[in-house]
Amino acid sequence: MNSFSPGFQGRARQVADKLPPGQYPTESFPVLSAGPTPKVPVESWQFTVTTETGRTHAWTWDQMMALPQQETVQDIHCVTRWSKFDTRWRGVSLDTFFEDVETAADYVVVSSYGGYTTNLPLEDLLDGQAWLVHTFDDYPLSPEHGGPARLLVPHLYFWKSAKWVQGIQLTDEDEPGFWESVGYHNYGDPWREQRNWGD
Ligand SMILES: Nc1nc2c(c(=O)[nH]1)N[C@H]1C(S)=C(S)[C@@H](COP(=O)(O)O)O[C@H]1N2
Ligand SMILES: [Mo]
Repeated sequence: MNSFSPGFQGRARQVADKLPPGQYPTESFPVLSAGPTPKVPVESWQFTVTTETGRTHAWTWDQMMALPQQETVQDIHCVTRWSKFDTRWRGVSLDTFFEDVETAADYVVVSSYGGYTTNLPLEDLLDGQAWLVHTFDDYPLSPEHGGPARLLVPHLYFWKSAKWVQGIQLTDEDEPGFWESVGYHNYGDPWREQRNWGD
């Protein structure tokens, strides 16, 4: 009767390896928003990247959808301790938006429709680590989860994945965003449990 055991332990081990410290896995998809869900019609939607010298690169919805699209399957980790494994998204790699952007800046502030902001090092958005996503599980991303489009930066706590993303400002100095300025950790690596300032 040992035949069941190895498989079971194998699956338990797989979950343990995917779960950062202090997190628990969930099958549900909780909604966490600091304010009301903004209405963002795709007809007037724009996504912008603005450099530290003030040069703005802008994409309409149709221009964004005409860029190369990627599907990505990722584990996501919320600082409120839930983790969700194997979430499946579709969207555009941030590498694509930055292809023609000339910058010497090291940091970004990401802004959302509705006013939310979050900051991170530019390098954390590049090299296949971040996407602007518009589709979740083959369906258009729902407004509560950030539709029509949100950022997805799965290697950092999920508060860095700005919902209703509007634009990215490149900055020479690191400028704390909404949660970062009220005590959340500036970087937010779930594997180092960087929840609060000082962790
Ligand atoms: N614009 C915006 N983006 C946001 C937030 C928010 O309040 N506003 N909350 C953040 C937090 S704290 C988390 S955990 C995730 C939650 O995403 P979800 O509601 O799709 O689970 O979105 C992040 N992005
Ligand atoms: Mo969160």
